[in-house]
Amino acid sequence: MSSGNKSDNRTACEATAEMLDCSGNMDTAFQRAEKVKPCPIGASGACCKHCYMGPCRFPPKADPPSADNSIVKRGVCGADINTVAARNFARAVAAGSAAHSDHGRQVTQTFIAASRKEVPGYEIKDEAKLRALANDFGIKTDSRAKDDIAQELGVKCLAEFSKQDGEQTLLKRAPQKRQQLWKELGVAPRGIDREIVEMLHRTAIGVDMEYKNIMLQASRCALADGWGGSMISTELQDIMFGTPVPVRTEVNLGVLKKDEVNIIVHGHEPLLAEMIVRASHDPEMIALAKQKGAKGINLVGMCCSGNEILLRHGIPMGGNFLQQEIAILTGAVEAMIVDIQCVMQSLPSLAKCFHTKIISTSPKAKMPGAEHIEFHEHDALNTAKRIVRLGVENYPKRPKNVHIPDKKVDVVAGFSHETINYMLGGSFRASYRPLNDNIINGRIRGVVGVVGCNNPRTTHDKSHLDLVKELIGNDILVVETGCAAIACAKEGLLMPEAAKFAGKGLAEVCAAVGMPPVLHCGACVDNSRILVACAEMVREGGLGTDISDLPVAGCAPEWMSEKALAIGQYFVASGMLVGFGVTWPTTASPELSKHLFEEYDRIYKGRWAFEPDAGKMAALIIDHINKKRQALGIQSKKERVLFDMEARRGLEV
Ligand code: SF4
Ligand code: MSK
Repeated sequence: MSSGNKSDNRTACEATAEMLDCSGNMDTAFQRAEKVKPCPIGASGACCKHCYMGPCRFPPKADPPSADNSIVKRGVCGADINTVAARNFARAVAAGSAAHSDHGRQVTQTFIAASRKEVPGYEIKDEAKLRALANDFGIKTDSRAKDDIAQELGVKCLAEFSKQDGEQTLLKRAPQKRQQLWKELGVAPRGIDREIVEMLHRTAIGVDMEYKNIMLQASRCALADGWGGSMISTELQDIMFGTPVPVRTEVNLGVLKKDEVNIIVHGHEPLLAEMIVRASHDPEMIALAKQKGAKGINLVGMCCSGNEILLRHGIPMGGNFLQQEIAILTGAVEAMIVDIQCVMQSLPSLAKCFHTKIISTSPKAKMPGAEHIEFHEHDALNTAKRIVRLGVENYPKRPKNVHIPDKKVDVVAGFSHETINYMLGGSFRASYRPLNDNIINGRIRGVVGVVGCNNPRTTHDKSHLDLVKELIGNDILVVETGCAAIACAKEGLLMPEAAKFAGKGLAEVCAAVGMPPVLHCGACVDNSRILVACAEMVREGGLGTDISDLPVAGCAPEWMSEKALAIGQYFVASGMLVGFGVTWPTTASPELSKHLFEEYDRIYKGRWAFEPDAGKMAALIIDHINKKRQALGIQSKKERVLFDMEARRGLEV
């Protein structure tokens, strides 16, 4: 089924378009994006607010020239545009790193408490992964009980946040050559918190004024996130909640049910979401739902909380970032439970037009108008039941005339690094060898991580779909996380059947293994899985000696969050080409932009690229992958398959 309403320039998702069409003037991000235009000065990186002699703005020269057409060359403190743009960019990287890493810290603290049996409901589920990670941290595992190992491991992981000297332990998962480069550049990160604090310090007024030096710390900070905070988060979540394996479920607003209590979990930390899953299965809660006239409780995910429970429990997914408000417009949601990150402040006022309860749960993230039920891991299941009960008791207040779009699509998700390993190599010889061999023999041209958000400044989901279709059509295996994965899931691209839309080589591999051409690897923090997969491809051999030798790339065609910049920066500093769409935050500084787009290639053998057109982005990535293949001496004669509108229509699922 196609989910694209091709005449709607707001969204390529038919369920979203249907709701927007019938919702009149309801206040959503789609409407607000019309009213609130981005400030062109801020968008280009040319506005500095880092002290109170400013804000200082560096407007571009007027064209045609006006009476006062002088260009502002320096802020009051003397900072030039390169410094200002670099400071803005670097602070965004610090904020994004902080978001992922604070999530990671919360997970680590819960992990330690779980190992001490202080948090009922949390436990060590994946013992093999526990022992493997303990090994990475130099912890003895022989004949030790799992909780004993976990306790030592948790304490060591927590110390990674506050480490003042030395390096992040998991950096050693990267190829030797990359580790050496980081050392030479002075960007191997120490403690995660330390790098974020230093980034904020160095971008304050009167500190670091050399844009290249500022950007070195931005790399160090981002690497602390990717190979530190995010990676720790993913690893410990897998150990506590289980490493994802392929699971089949459904996605899009049609997963909401007319005759059941609909509860949506939205945000990022699985600590809460996991307990809500349990509470929603609780016989007492189900009995209460029936008593209230519902057939049961229908738990639905949204954004990355949704990704976490989709991957581990097959919980259906309501939608991605721009659908959080749209779900409420259905009138069929009894409660939306939120924790941290990517939650819109407009939810409570929108919910007032319906019966929906918005329940905030994190002491770090309160919302005016929401009901706050604080979630603490020490009493997790009881709090989760209290929250679910609120939703169930709200069911009788649901209006009669709900509108649930009849649109949902099957999805197979759960491709952790370990799963890819087993899937391709078989459980007795789990290895990346078959993947590497298929890249070398040309069946798979390369691998691209398509990740990131939605952004109402561009047509919702469209760039994700156009780009991914063209990549798989050109034999490029796509791995996805976050809202990008949900966009493609809604189009049916995360099903093995979608292999028929892949190029001949990739389709053969998909058919042989029974996998989709687009693999869902998890939530935002799970981009660390892609780093590990790249490092494993290098270790397996035949594709060079560093991540920068691999025919791979990263891309966030609809990004909007500071977290995306942190992710992009750690992928670039790890040796990859990373393409962003929509907007680029350093255009005011051609020198800084040149540094990121060109000079980085020499420094990191990876670089940023900005291209808002999905077709041109695909061409850029395919060209990059072809060059990498050529350098490796494995270039086959394949030319890029061009996708015009007719070809794209032919790809509709
Ligand atoms: Fe202006 Fe400098 Fe202050 Fe920034 S730090 S607001 S450029 S005076
Ligand atoms: S939720 S960071 S909108 S991917 Fe992780 Fe989606 Fe971007 Fe939030």
